[in-house]
This record gives sequence, C-alpha cells and structure tokens, in this order.
Amino acid sequence: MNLQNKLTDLKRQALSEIEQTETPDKINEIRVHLLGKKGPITEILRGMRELPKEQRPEVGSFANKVRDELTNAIDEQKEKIETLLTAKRLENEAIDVTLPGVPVKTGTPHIIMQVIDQIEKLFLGMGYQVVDGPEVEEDHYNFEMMNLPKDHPARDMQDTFYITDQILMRTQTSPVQARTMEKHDFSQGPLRMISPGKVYRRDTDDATHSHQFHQVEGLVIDKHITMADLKGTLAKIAQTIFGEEREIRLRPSYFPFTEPSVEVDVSCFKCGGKGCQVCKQTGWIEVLGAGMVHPNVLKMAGIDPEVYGGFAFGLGPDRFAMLKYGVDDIREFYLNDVRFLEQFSQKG
Ligand code: 2NL
Repeated sequence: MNLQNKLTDLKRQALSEIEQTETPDKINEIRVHLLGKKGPITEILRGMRELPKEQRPEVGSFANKVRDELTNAIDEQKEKIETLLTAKRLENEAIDVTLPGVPVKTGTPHIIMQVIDQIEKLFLGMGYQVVDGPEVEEDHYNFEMMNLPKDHPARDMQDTFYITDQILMRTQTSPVQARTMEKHDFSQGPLRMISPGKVYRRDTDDATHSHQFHQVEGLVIDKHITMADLKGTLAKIAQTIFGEEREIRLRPSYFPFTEPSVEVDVSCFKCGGKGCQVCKQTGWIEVLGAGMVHPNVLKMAGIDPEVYGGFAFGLGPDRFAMLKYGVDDIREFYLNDVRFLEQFSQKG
C-alpha cells in the first residue's frame, strides 16, 4: 500500500474514532496519540525518505492536509462535547422559578415603636427635628437644667438609678432638650424638636409601673410663642393617636420646668365623651403634661427669657398604647411574648 492510501485509511479510521468520542479526556488522548511525535502521521512522514525525490512534495502536502483535517475534526468534536456537557449541566442545575418559595417569617415594629413612629411623622411634617441623646446622663442635664434644685424630692435616691453621685439613668428625655437648647443658634431660626426614647425610674414593676419605659418630649422656643400654639399642637397629637374627632381640655397643674403647667385630657375615644368604663364615666382621659417653658430653664440654657419663650410637653407612648389597645398591664410590652406582640402586626 502506498503512503497516500495509508494516510487515507488512517484518516477514515481516525475520523470515525473522533466522532464517537464523548469526553474531553478521551479527545485529548486522541489528539496526543494521533498528532504527537510518536503518532502514525509522524511515522508516515518519516517513511517519505524511502520515496523518490519527485514524489515527496505531493505526498508531503497530502500528509499535511490530512493532519489539518484531523486537527480540525478534533477541535470541532471537542467543542461539540463541551457544548453538550454545558447543556447537560444547565439542565441538571435548572431552577423552577415558578415553584412556590419558602415563606420567610418577618417581624413587625413593636407596638411602642409604632406609636413613636406616628408621633415622629406628625412632628417631622410640622418642621420639627427628632433628636437622640444619651440614656446614661449627668445629673446636671437631667435635673439641674430642668429647674430641679439639689433638694427637690424628684431627685431622691428612691426614685432614680444613680451610677455615681453625678451620673444617672435619665428619668426623662428632657436632658436631650437641654443639650439641644444650649447649642441652638437662634440667629438661624426657632428651635422645634421632639426627643423620643427610653427613660428609667427606680420603681418596683407592677401593672402600671415599669423601671424602664418610654417618653416623647417636645419643645418649641421662639419669639411670641403662646399657650394657643401649645394647645393647637396638643390637639394634633391627640387626634393623630386617638382619632380625628378628639378634643382636648387643659387643667392647671405643676411641673418644675414649666410655668404655667397643664395636664391634658382627651375626649374619650370609646364613648365619644358620654361616659363609659374606659373614661370612668367622666368623658375625658388624661394623656399628657405640658406647659410654657420656665424662665429658669431658658436662663440655664443661655437663652434670654425676656426675648424668647416657648412651650414643652411630655407624653408616654406606653400609656398611649395601653389606652388605645386596652392593654391593662405595662409589663406586657417588655415580656416579648410573640403571641402578645404579633397582635399588633402591621401586615394586617
Ligand atoms: C409628663 C410631663 C413634661 C416637659 C415635660 C420640658 C422640657 C424642657 C423644658 C420644659 Cl427642655 N419642659 N418637658 C414639660 C412639661 C411636662 O412631661 O407628664 N410627662 C410624662
């Protein structure tokens, strides 16, 4: 058999072998075996030495053609195998996006936070800032600046968690307001702020007392602030939490940091004012305390009470939530029993 026939034979055999190959390893093996230094093509080319000189170019070019054809066939088969493997892998790894998912159990804001959020939204809408501050406070900001002198009964060890004789757990959020008043630059405009947050009292926990609860205080300081501004603002709070139809009434009261001071009642959201269990037949429910900022408080913050005045109020989101949702034990808010908390899910 001449070399051309040998090459043609080899080609036919090799092509059929290549075509039947199914793995990348096997195709690499064929490549090395067929086209390598010890392979049949190299061997046939070596046999050209036996040929007469004039036949060599023709056989040589034929051999090169066969080698190129086989190289192409190997490359093509390799690509075919890889495409097939990729397709198979994609099929195996396919995700059915129409399958129902595993539901994720999400929580909901705590009911106290829901009340605070509502109040924040209302006051942000009226141009107030919402300000945070430390829960571990200095006696100076918590009491002194709020016009509670050293011998005042509210400063008693009995009622306050003292850390040292100067450091304590804040009993109100007013120290945040004291710090803000002190820093405020009135040439830039009035001060309008609320300070929501946790407060602490040295109480024994029971249905109506918790050693830690919440407060939102509000403060406006400007020229020409009157009690009418205060009353309108308080009515807005009452209506936001207890319903658009609510009215408020003010009764005289006493706080060291305001003068005059008032206690604020809201018309009963249960009976509308006719008298029922919730309002104890009075038609009114006490919901917060407020007043005009005491001149001493302004002075201590470096504000001239002859030029500036303001109003302030303090309310308890815990009490608001208890009233609004008929919760009769404040401790429910802090036990974190999911069965209690999820009754106030916002998801509906
Ligand atoms: C209440 C009463 C109140 C304030 C808090 C306050 C703050 C500054 C100046 C003056 Cl910086 N007053 N806060 C005023 C009146 C009442 O809280 O019954 N809270 C539960």
